[in-house]
Formats: sequence, C-alpha cells, structure tokens
Amino acid sequence: MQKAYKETGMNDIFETIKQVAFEIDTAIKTSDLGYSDSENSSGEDQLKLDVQSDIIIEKAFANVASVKALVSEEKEGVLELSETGKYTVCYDPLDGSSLVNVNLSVGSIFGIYEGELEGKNLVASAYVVYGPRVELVIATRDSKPMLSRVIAGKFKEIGEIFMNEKGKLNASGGTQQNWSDYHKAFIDSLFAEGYRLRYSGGMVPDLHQIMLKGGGLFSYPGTTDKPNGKLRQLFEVIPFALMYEQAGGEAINNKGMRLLELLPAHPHDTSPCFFGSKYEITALRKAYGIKA
Ligand code: P6P
Repeated sequence: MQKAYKETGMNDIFETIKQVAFEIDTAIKTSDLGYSDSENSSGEDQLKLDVQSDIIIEKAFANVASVKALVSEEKEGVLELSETGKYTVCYDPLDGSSLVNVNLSVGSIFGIYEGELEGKNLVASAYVVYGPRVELVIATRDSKPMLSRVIAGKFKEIGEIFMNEKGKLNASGGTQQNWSDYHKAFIDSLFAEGYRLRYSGGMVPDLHQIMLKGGGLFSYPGTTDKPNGKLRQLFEVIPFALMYEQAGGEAINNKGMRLLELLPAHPHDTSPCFFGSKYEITALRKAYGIKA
C-alpha cells in the first residue's frame, strides 16, 4: 500500500518548498535578469536570479528543524545548518535559468537525503515548474509522484502521475555533433518510429512534459566534450530518477546502472542519464549493448 507523502515526517520540508516556489516565481517575474560577476561550481556564469533564488531557499530552510545541511548548485560544498537535523536537502534553485530571458519555463529541483549523499539514501524528491502555471511534484520511496498546481494563490493537489509502457516524445539532449555513433543511431531510430522531438533545454519542463504526456525518453548522454554527461547527480539526476521509477518508468546511466544507485564522487559530480518509459529504456539498453 503506497503511503501519501504527507505521512512521511518530511511535511515541514515540503511546505517550505511550496513557500519558496511562490517567492522564486515572484523573483522570476520582477528581478533583473542580468549576470552577476561570479560563476557556480560547474563553471557556469551565474545570473543574479540564480543567486537570488539560492538565497531564498537557504533562508527558508535555515529554520526547518528536520534539515541538517544544504547542498546547492550555486555553492561549492555542504552548508551545515543543524547537528540535530535528519535530512540533507540538495537543490538546484533555478535550473535552466538562462531560459527566463526568452520566456521559457524553468524549475527548481530538490533531493532529500538521509545519511551519506548517494543515490540509495535519497528518501524523497520534489520539483517546481515555473511556467504558464506554477506546478509542484513530490515523490517519496513509498508514493507515486503527486502533482499539485497553484490555483487562486494556493497549491491544490491534482493527482498522481504514472507513465505508460511506451510513449511518443523524445527529448534528446547534448550537442549532437559530439554524440557517439551508436547514440545517434539510437535517437534516429526513435524518430524513424514516429517519436516527436520535445526539447527546450530546460531539464525540469522537459522531464515534466514526458511524465505528464504518458512517457517517452529524455537522454543526456556522455559526449566527446562531456564524457561524464552534464547533469549533476545530487540535485538533478538522482531526484528525477526517483520520480521516473515511482511513475512506473526507468532511469539508468550509459552502463545500465540505476541512477538511484549512483555514488557521486563530489557534490557537483555529473552522470550520463536516461529517463523514460520501459519500452524506450529497453531499446536504449539494446542500442548500448547493456544486458538487462
Ligand atoms: P544543453 C540547463 O542549463 C541544463 O542544466 C538542464 O536544465 C538542461 O537539461 C541541460 O542543461 C541542457 O543542456 O547542452 O542541451 O543545452
């Protein structure tokens, strides 16, 4: 019997995520979209909005008793908050932020860990999509992803998300000229089957769309310019792996390893990642010569 996420003792964390969602949505609509004079730990230029979103989240979690520490895409290491806290929250405060100034959807991603920061210790994940509507999805190890939407200024639960065995959408990330031949042949084979390209360059809306539209494949492979992929394990890849597995899909790396079993070498470690319905992930294993 699946347990609703509210019964998990992490409700103070989920309520805090709802609070910061409103604050960051307001910041997106009112702040200066210029660049700050700093870079994040992945060497990416930081928008003032990145820094502002990070501060909003850090301030909000500073008073949440169950939170032991924070890891942010916008900061180097682990920020210790409380010795009595139970969970470490790893987050990307505004993923895809460079899309804001072309008015595309962006998101915040949260991975909630208990113990060492590795895939098997992820106990829940959440993400917020800032689009035409503000939506929140929360999943735990015991619950399917639950979709909520801001209606009349409040988050209202819409329903659980589940994915079909096979989908129709193909979100193929990474610079195509740097794909391996077998990855290119695999992606082309899906298009030859009639899949439709749906890729905005924002991980949150791209993965959200595939889950809501019943399935398909999101891929960000290792490439010649980024052999270990681009997406960060702790606060991008592992949190979405829980979402996809709990929605009935699969989430693996280029060696067939479940992304929920990843062991990050450091807080900003990356991994090639594939998220999808069972049919597409099975086809990927075949294309990559991986035994199931
Ligand atoms: P590319 C945004 O910068 C991001 O981190 C993810 O949101 C997105 O999936 C990916 O990078 C896009 O990367 O190389 O396809 O532009």
